[in-house]
Amino acid sequence: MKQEIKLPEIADNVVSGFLSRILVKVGDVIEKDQSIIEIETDKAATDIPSPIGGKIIDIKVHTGDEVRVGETLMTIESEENEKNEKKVKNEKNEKNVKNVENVKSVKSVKNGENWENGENDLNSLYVSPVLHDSPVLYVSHSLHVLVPASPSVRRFARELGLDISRVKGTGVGGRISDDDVKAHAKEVIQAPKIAEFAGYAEVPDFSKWGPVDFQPMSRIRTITAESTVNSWQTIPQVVQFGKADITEIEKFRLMSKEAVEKAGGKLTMTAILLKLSAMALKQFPKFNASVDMKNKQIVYKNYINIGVAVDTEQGLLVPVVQDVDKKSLTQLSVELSGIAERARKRKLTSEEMQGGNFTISNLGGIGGTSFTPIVYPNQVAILGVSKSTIEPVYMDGQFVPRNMLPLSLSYDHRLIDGADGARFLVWMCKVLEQPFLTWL
Ligand code: CAO
Repeated sequence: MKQEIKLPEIADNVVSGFLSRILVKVGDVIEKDQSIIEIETDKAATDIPSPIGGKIIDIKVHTGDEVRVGETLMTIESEENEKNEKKVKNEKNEKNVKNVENVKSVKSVKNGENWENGENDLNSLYVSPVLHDSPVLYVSHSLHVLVPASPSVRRFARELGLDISRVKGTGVGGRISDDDVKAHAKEVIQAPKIAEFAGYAEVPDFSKWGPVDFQPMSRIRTITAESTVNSWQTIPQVVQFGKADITEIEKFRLMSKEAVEKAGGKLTMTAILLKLSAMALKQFPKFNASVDMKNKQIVYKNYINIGVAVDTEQGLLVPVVQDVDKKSLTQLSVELSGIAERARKRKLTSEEMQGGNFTISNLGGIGGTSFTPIVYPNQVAILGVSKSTIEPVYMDGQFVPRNMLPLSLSYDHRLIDGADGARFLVWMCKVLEQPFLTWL
């Protein structure tokens, strides 16, 4: 029997996605639940599994297409009859209910930790909203987070065009009510709008001068482009350069590497900079703030979350390490190794990408002497790190070889003055040279 495979609902308020990869080809014999395409939305990339097994006889979509929910993806010649399918559906529903129960018991969910593993992937966790109207944990595909809300509340959010996973629940265990949805709608309406693009200029026909190829922009590329344009247009940025003598701290790093490895992490300069940046943010609270021009106020944050730029095959991702000031260097190293790996495997949760106050961008593993990073929207500073090298430094009347680390601090001049920027970076350099200064 020939059967058309259509794009299922990906998430609340998501009506389409960008087709980043087709994972099968015409003639392939696939199994039920085998991934057939990869779809990217604003927040994540999701593999779409085939609801049935069989032979692919036709593929109707192409890489780069924007595919809408309900659109036919491909046709499959399947031997499974309707009876079989019904049986499969029932089994799936039972499995989903079990999965939800399992998920409820995962404590880390509340803390926003990633609970993904082979068992509870996006598809196995999805529960049809029509199952029942009692409080139950639903999964938002796009955001990879569990949302405690009844189907009627979800429906209400959907009707208002809101993403339920962004609504803060005030009920027991964070359960979301209609009132929470209304409060969120109010916030959305009142929130300052991101500056609109002035419009994109047409590019010339480059094929006039030679052969060209076209490649659609991936979702991550598009988001990076829009977010950097937003930052460039709205934040007047200044860059302060500095150089830290890390000779002693490098000795400490090499000496302590093994102990950290035993704990499951890699002690690198980025982990050390996370630790020291948290101290700097405490010392200079302006750098841990945001500028709210609409209300003419500065938002000082009493928590220290730091984003780390991670270079992945798909592009730049910036996961956030939470409460950096409360964690040991070993904990930070373990966490950093974990998030960098998950970023590269595209396994980060949406929560892990949010709430950063400051960012570190370390390009030193690749090379280069200096660069000027762009401040992330809603933050006021970013620390750029280039490759450390052994340089002759004039000390006590002679040149001695020292390990020098180039740093660049880009900051938002609306809040931070040049003197503030210089003080921050000089402090960072001093502390990198003599970390025990932080004991004082
Ligand atoms: N100077 C010299 N060597 C450095 C260094 C520096 N500043 N930073 C890292 N290294 C070394 C590490 O010590 C490691 O060496 P070994 O393998 O010999 O131990 C090697 O480079 C690779 O480091 P790493 O990448 O494994 O680890 P990290 O914690 O330093 O960095 C991460 C993690 C995620 C920041 C990094 O992998 C990465 O993705 N960097 C790119 C960030 C980026 O794209 N920024 C641009 C964003 S736009 O502003």
